Amino acid sequence: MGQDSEHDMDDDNRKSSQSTTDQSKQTFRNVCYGQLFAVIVFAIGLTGGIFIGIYAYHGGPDSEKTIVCTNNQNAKGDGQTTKVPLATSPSTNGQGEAKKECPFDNPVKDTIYEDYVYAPLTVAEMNKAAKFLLDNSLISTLDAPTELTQSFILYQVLSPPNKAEALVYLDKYGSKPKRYAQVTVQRGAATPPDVMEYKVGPLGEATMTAIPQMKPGDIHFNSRPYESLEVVAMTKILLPDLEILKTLISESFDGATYPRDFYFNFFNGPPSTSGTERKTRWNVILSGFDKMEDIDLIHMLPLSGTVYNPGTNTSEWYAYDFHYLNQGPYNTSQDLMDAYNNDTIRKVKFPKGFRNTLYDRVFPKRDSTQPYRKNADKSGPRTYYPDGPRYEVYGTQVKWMDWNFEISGGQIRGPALFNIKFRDERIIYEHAVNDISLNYATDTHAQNNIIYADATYGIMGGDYPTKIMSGIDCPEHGTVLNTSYWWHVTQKAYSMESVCIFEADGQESSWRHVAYSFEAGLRNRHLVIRTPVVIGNYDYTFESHFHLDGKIFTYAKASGYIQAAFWDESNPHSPDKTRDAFGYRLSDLATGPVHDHMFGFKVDFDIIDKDNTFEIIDWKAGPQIEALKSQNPNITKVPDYFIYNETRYIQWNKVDKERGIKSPDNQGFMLVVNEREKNKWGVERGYQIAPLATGSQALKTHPLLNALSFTKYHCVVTKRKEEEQTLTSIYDVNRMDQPKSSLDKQINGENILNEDIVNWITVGFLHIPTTEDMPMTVRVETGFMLRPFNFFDRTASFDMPQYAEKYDGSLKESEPSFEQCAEPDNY
Ligand SMILES: *[C@@H]1O[C@H](CO)[C@@H](O)[C@H](O)[C@H]1NC(C)=O
Ligand SMILES: *[C@@H]1O[C@H](CO)[C@@H](O)[C@H](O)[C@H]1NC(C)=O
Ligand SMILES: *[C@@H]1O[C@H](CO)[C@@H](O)[C@H](O)[C@H]1NC(C)=O
Ligand SMILES: *[C@@H]1O[C@H](CO)[C@@H](O)[C@H](O)[C@H]1NC(C)=O
Ligand SMILES: *[C@@H]1O[C@H](CO)[C@@H](O)[C@H](O)[C@H]1NC(C)=O
Ligand SMILES: *[C@@H]1O[C@H](CO)[C@@H](O)[C@H](O)[C@H]1NC(C)=O
Ligand SMILES: [Cu+2]
Repeated sequence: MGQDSEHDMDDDNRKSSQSTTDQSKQTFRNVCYGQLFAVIVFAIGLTGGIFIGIYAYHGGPDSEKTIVCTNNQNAKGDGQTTKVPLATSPSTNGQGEAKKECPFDNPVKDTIYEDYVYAPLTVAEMNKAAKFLLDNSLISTLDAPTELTQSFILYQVLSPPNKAEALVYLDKYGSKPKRYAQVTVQRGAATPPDVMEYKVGPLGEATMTAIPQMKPGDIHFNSRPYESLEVVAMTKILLPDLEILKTLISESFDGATYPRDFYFNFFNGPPSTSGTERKTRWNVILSGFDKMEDIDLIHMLPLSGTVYNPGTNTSEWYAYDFHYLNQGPYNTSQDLMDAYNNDTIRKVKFPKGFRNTLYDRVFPKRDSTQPYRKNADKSGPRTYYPDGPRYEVYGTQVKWMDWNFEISGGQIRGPALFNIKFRDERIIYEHAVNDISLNYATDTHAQNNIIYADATYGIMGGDYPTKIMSGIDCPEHGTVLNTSYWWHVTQKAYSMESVCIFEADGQESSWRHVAYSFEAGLRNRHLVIRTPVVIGNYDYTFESHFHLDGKIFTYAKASGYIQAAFWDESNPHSPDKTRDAFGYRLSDLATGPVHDHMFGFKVDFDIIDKDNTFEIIDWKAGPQIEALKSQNPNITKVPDYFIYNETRYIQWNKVDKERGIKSPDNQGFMLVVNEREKNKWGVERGYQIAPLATGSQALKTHPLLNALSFTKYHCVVTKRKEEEQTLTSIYDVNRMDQPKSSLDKQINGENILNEDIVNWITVGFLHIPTTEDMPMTVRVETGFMLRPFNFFDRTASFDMPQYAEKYDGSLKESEPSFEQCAEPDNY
């Protein structure tokens, strides 16, 4: 979503304040959760080879544990003391003695990312690229920039190797592709100012080059992503207006003053549709938190306007278009104040004391007015590795149960995987998050018409570092990998905890059967690669699950704070006081605007080799004769054994030209096959692409469809090209009238039979916020499944140790046995 406050951006010292915040958060967590978990472990083995570790509180029947939750950060939140009655400890395993710890071999075998061709850029590499640009005068500073007329780095990501070269290296022991950074430079010092991208490297060598990826001026300065200097400058411009509007603000919003109680939100994008203008809508938001960077976007105040802010000369910028309770536009704050003073406009008056209730409304702590549910004082189920981890991590390469792939990604587009192989056969070359599109509608001046393309803000560490919460995002035994990001505010690179790797116990069957004389099944386990990211108010968690049978599930999950809008009780458009045309009322002064989250992925299948074919299996229904004739046109008579006069049948259509598909349009299976690779029965080996529950783009003519055309489809198949790396350009959302690299432009009639093809997969959800989004959106998810489709000769997972038993005793198979052990305290 890309939200930020001016405080945040203002703070040159953000990282140190960040780490203080983190530390206090850490302390808070340790105090509140740590004690809950710091208990004696009893591992109880259940029969049937099922093993679940259960924690129990160690205490007598009447003992109580006092949990002190202090949040020093927040003066508004009083420290709380909660008494949790303790569960009685369950009967132990008889002896009551502690078991020995389970073995744990660190799965991380190598930590040098630079050795891996797809590894995300490291801090050292970013520093090296940055210094090279400075030494060659391609940027004007490596200190925190203070003027828009400086040239400085916005983003740095890995520039992935040329695929042809990479394949020679991977498959034929050719030379290893060198590592390059793709560096985005905001060039305020250029005439005219613009944005440029450079490919800088090779990063491992003494002699480097910086190859421009576009011509100067190609990217107009006014279509750049939002950045901190303009936020600081716009805030300065608006401060006199806040002074003029002081009485209005104080009387309307329960005595609120700036900067104590509210902050500016400038990112109600885009700044123009032309890309050559720049006008930034702002509004102000009451903060529920003590630190203004901790934005919640719930209590939007009905005071908003626009700053005209093109170019680099801030003396030419001005504020105009003031709105109060949707009344306006007033050309100046004084005009608005005059109207307010002479009582010619509608006013709002927040209840006295409202501001003091904000912390309790938005801070995500346990509702202490509610009693504990029965048994909620007992620790929930947990899983662990009785024989230690079964995966290995070499730098950024992961190996598990014949799966083998490399972790990649960067701060602009988020997480990615490369070179995904199963049993030494390549299935996917690249599997990457590309962009997230959101569009909001509401009946307010400030919050309506908002369009985000999150890659423009940076999906993984654009503004907000990622961080793995142990025990929440990642089991304590999971492996955490760091990735790096460049922060334009300080012009420095930072490392952050981004990727969690663990093997999950599905606690279900992968397959099962119970017969009269036997029973058999496989307990489902899968490897999870999880990356939670924060984009302003929202948190997205991206996951890929690798299964034993060759399936890959990919999920995009959303949580965090919704971007609310002001609920105007007296809105003349809305007689209904519970909802309006754009959403529900969610609290005294907030409504939840309807919006969508559409996630665009790039999936470059290389089934065995790079040249593949896209095929759609159509589900048909009709008379039998039609079905039979589809195979042999000579058939004239339907045999009598077809009872009904309508039947299902299927039809195969290879797609010969680049094309976009909206999934509900046809009841089809989407496949990628290799025409030259057949299974035992002569069938082309392939994978199915199956979207999970997904919404569709409802807009038909909206200008965003030009720039974010990927949202019109669920799957677009195009011929792979080095110069068509992604499904959006990060500048296009800021120049929607003339997008330069929209996905629609990649659909241009090229032959895709037996070619290196890319599938651009879009899934998403429509979000109508309800009271269950308060204070926090509880995980909403979408995704897609990639499923082997005649890829193997038979189910791939039958090589796994499994459970099978003939009742006559003639056959018994089981999973490996293990010794009962306790989950280690520290992994
Ligand atoms: C910035 O704009 C102001 C007002 O138009 C003008 O006086 C000034 O010369 C401009 N500065 C530059 C560096 O162009
Ligand atoms: C609006 O205010 C600007 C100065 O901020 C002024 O130049 C312009 O003429 C005003 N427009 C109207 C319509 O009053
Ligand atoms: C009230 O103020 C507004 C804005 O300055 C002005 O347009 C309007 O004429 C004023 N009305 C009265 C009754 O004074
Ligand atoms: C990973 O990131 C965290 C948070 O910035 C940092 O404390 C830690 O040192 C990093 N670890 C590595 C191996 O870089
Ligand atoms: C259909 O009939 C034609 C003409 O008799 C024949 O050439 C063709 O091979 C037949 N097709 C099939 C599939 O039997
Ligand atoms: C199929 O059978 C039903 C009744 O059994 C009949 O109503 C319908 O018209 C038939 N349709 C066709 C295409 O023959
Ligand atoms: Cu949402």
